[in-house]
Amino acid sequence: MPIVEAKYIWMDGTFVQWNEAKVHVLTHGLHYGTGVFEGIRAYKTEDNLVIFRLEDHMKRLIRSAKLIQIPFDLSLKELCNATIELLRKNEIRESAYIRPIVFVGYGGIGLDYSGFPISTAISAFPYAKYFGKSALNVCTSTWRRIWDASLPPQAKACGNYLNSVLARMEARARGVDEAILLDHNGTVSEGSGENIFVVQDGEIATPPQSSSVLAGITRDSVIKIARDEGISIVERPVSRAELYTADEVFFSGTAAEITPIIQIDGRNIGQNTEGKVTAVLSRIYARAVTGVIEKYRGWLTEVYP
Ligand code: PY5
Repeated sequence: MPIVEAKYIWMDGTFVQWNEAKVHVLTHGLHYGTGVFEGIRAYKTEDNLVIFRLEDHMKRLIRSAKLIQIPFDLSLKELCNATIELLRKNEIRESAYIRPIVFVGYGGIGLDYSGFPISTAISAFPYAKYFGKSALNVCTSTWRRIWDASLPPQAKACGNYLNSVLARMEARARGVDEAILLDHNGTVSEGSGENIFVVQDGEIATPPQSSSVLAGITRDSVIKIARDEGISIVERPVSRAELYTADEVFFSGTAAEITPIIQIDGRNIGQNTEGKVTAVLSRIYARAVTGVIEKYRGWLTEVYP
């Protein structure tokens, strides 16, 4: 899907024109995946634009950088302020996607990037849906999710996404919308860019961090909402077999939001339509992110005064 371009991109403290936000071809991150990024959403409310869990996303960005050992010295406050300023500068008032990235620049061709320049950029642009469909047909990927012993899945690191890209492209080639990756043990991990939940007999389960999942911020929000609603939810290993017999399966993610999965590997899930629990959570989530629910307003940062 083509991006609806905005006017400016924030790069290392200044606003540059969208088409001028460029890097050198010898950028280390381009060759070796040495970067970390975030995906954040802003939502249009009745009278403002709000950013969903901005601080939590920026905290994860800082943690990812620490894990990959990318030395960057912007504070949480500076990152959050830059994001707010960028949205204002671009006069974005519609729902949008925000993509901060911190990467190793051009300093040489070796793997050791000690002393190389580190750049930070934030892009933001109007954005609606990630999936072109309201319910998904997916497959289990023949690719296994990266694991801690080779690449830490906990870091939202650029290089990690080659794993996701392989799985996503394979899914497309197989004629489905998205892939579910199993971890190195063959238990369920997550989608190429989403966490996964299964619902059985009214109880929700989602794979724990030890199943090589990214600690999703939407995942965390879903867990909180479910608990607030008195729906039982647990983090535990989920087997592939459970996917096929579940009453409901759904993805969560910033881009994906809450999206039901109605077919996996050609098998119908539940009633082959969005399930009840998914619908309830999805409705509450949509109201939470747009400031309709008082108790979740702490998750939101208002963009305009
Ligand atoms: N798992 C992976 C591998 C992810 O890339 C993402 C987010 C998630 C889970 C969900 O995390 P969160 O709820 O914090 O967003 N993926 C990116 C997103 O913006 C998109 C990557 C293409 O949703």
